[in-house]
Amino acid sequence: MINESELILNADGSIYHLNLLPEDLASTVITVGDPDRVAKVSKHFDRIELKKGKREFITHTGYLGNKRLTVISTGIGTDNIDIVLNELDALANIDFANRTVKTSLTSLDIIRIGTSGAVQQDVEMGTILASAYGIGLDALMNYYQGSYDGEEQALQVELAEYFSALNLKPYVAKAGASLLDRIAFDLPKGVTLTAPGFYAPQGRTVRSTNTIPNFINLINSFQYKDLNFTNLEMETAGIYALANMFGHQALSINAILASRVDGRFSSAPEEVVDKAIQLVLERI
Ligand code: R1P
Repeated sequence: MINESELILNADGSIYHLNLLPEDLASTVITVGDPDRVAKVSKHFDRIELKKGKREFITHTGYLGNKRLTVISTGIGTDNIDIVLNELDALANIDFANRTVKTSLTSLDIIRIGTSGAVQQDVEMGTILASAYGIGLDALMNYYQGSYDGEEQALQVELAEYFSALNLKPYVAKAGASLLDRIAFDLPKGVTLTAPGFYAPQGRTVRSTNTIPNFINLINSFQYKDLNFTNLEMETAGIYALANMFGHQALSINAILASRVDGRFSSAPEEVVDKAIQLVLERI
């Protein structure tokens, strides 16, 4: 039995941070960073069944045709992803009445629709890019025994060496293969770096002196087999690594709003995000 302080439930039986009951969750979940983006997804639903929320975790569950979908905001960063992925898994796979793991487990489809900056010249602003790999430059997975295949482990070794100046233990996690095939079949696919911050951890110098002066240069010079880094954001690797550990399928779809190579930012960011939302909903 999982005790009360390990799996905290609110007075109404909902899970602590997400404020959801198991029946509130669809088996296909769209995650967005920005709480305001939840309604921009659910406005396309044919019917909204429930709206709930707590802190930055806003949830709408409803139907698109016959398909039941949940859209939830995660806020920013893999520390939040730790909460969201664990609580989504608990909603799906823990019997809350008995506080035990269910005998029959559910694999969720988890699709991130997020914003991101390109680190290669050939990834244009306005691109909708699917992350084939997430590379975690944060410490989240130091705390978990993740589930990594041989390719992921080999790349992890390369990256520890490549980023040795940062004293990191980067982790590598792939997208869910079936979601990548179904939703991203014709999209450009990339290797997404997940940073533990927005400024120095993504090579920005506004008024700081950074450990690595030209971080974007370091990033876009990396090459391993046919892989190079395409874009930077703050959640994908954590979502992929925890989804793979728990046995869920995950896919991250990135609306590219900035070019970090030539220092430009989109003049129409909302249009790019809307394009990503519509594309995912058409294929989900
Ligand atoms: C930073 O501005 C935020 O934007 C990106 C990053 O991953 C980070 O969460 O994604 P979202 O637009 O989905 O939040």
